[in-house]
Amino acid sequence: MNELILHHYPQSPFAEKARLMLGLKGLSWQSVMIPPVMPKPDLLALTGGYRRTPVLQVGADIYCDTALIAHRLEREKAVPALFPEGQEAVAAALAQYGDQVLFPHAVALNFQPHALAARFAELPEQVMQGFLADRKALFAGGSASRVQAEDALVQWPVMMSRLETQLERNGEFLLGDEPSIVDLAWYAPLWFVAANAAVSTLLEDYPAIRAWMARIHDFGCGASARMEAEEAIRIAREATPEELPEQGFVSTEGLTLGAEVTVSPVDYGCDPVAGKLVHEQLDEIVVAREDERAGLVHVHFPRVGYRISLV
Ligand SMILES: N[C@@H](CCC(=O)N[C@@H](CS)C(=O)NCC(=O)O)C(=O)O
Repeated sequence: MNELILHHYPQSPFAEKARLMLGLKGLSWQSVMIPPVMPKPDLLALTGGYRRTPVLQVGADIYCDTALIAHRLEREKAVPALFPEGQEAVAAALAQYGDQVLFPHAVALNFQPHALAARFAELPEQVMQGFLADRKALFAGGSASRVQAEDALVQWPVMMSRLETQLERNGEFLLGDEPSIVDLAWYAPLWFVAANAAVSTLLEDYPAIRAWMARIHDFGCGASARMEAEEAIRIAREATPEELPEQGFVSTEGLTLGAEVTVSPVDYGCDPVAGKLVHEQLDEIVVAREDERAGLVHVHFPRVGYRISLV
């Protein structure tokens, strides 16, 4: 069986969300470090252009986006469930709120000048300037608009107070007594704020939130071992992509199987991945691409938040 390989870097909140999924499920995995800014030649050898963090590799199958990674890990090990039975819609919708509302607020707080200065305190000035230029490019051409710090500062306490109240009144986790994808998706942006002493005070007044964060932190990240990027690429080259279902190709855009397409995120980091459309179903897109270094790989994307274009 192919092992799980996570391409990530320590400070990434979405990577933390994925690491906690692995921890919650008690899975073992290989850890490949990627740079937090472009260029990322080793990652792109696998994805074909997708640059965001994290990416999950299983042999010659490459899974982009934590929304899809969650489903792939659920298939790997069903219990404990990230999407509890009977709560599939609320779990996915509330996780999306974590990714698309809480996360941009956490970014706005962390990108205030004094918070950036604290984050990059130990590093030369040009590292911070390089990071800012990279993130500006990341948002170019995407539909996402960045939250302004002054808005984040007034909205954050509202969001935190609601969360505090619910946690005081209603169980250990957000959907009840058991953790789910929602806890991890909401935790990750808060973890990002908690990690920076210049803004972590914004979590100080919420004891129930801090206790909930400690419970989630305790899931750990599963057992991981370091792997070099070159080794991960070799594994992809020597593996064959997982067989795709013969039935169930549903192209909502009316595309045909085998069409030459590009797939890209709509919101930010919109770099297109070119390949042959080898599978599409209601919530997943798969393109096959040949890479000089990685060989034949199947790159998987979620349907929500991604666009397919005919080449
Ligand atoms: N929807 C994506 C968002 C991922 C994302 O925004 N990741 C950030 C890091 S936390 C990123 O890619 N930043 C730019 C980079 O790492 O190059 C997911 O759920 O995986």
